[in-house]
Amino acid sequence: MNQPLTKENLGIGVAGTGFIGPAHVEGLRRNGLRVLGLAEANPELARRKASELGIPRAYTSFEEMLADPEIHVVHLATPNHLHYPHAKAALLAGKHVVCEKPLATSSTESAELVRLAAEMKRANAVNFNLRMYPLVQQARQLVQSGELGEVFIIHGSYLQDWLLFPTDWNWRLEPELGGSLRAVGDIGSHWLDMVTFITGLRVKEVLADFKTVHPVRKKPARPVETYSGKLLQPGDYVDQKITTEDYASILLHFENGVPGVLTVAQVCSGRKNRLFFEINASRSSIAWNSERPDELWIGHRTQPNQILMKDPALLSPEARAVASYPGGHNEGFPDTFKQFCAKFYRYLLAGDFSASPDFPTFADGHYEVILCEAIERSAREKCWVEVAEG
Ligand code: NAI
Ligand code: SOE
Repeated sequence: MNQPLTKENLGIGVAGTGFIGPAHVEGLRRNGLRVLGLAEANPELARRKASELGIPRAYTSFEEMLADPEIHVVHLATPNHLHYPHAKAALLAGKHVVCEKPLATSSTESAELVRLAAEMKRANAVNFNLRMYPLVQQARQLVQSGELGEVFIIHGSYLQDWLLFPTDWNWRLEPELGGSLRAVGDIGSHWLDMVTFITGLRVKEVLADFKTVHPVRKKPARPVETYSGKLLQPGDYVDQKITTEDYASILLHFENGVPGVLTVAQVCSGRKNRLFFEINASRSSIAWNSERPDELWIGHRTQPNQILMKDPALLSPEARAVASYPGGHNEGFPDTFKQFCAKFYRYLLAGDFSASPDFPTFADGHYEVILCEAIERSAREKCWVEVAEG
């Protein structure tokens, strides 16, 4: 009989250690969890990354990692096109899976992964880590407790500048690696996950408008890790046609007739990585910006507006549960990985997968893929598109 999993005997493997894989490693270690091995694009890179990150086993391939009986959980932090085949292979090998977003590049694939995870009875998660900011959890509690009143309008944006120049390059620009959506799938998915998580309202229909600001970009002659392109020299590029969107604005109709609008773009100078939402409701409004994550704006009509600064003593139990530091001690992006891992592994080690998870699962990942497909179709056909139910 299999031994029950404990923190001591649990073995975790990470696939992909470019930009975000190391954030998973750090989040795991901050929870006292053992990262046993990693897989990379080739054995030499795996050995180098394992040595840099102090991880004992460097597998020669993803398949070799899956064949290791001491690996119980795999984290997938690879380019998007690998998520589906790797998640499927991992589940079939009996591993629990934490997958980066998007779960897959089509809803047929993401639906299959949801089914397979249930059939194999394996814990599964999609890393919509931004839910784990304390004030995002607080926003959810304010909306869902009814304290804000009836939700009237949901709006906001997710803006970045790292793809501003035609010389900026990343695998996300290649549909066969990143998927046929780019700004929407890459960052719009975080925003959509966040506002549906906060309000509990599903999106019923969408109307999208896309623009590719740079229809031709300069592609580096050799692969570059995310955010590393700024180091290249002018001679190192070839012209490449771009078919994915740099910009999208999307009108949204949520359940209960609630309207919304989202703008996403990766060409906005000065906006480094700014997810912003505002929710206007019948008593008050709230607004939050990921570049100032420890501040929640609460807007009033008949009294002065407020800024709630993250302070566990002032938060709801749900928000306090993901706030590890006292007020004035900022918690940021890497902390969301720590809190995400804490929730996922608490659930996994408790071993009751009939319990309701308090982290985003494959079902949430599948919903985002469905939503993104509706947005893509709307932009292509220039009309409102209903969102299919997952
Ligand atoms: P990256 O390009 O910096 O890193 C990807 C890594 O995967 C590279 O080290 C590459 O060598 C490796 N890789 C490629 N093929 C592989 C294979 N067959 N087996 C094992 N490793 C392989 O990309 P980045 O930015 O780290 O993105 C990875 C994923 O994480 C994407 O799906 C992205 O959407 C997601 N992401 C999520 C974030 C979040 O906040 N939740 C933040 C950044 C990325
Ligand atoms: C790049 O746009 C990126 O790294 C996304 O892939 C992440 O999901 C987001 O958290 C930050 O930006």
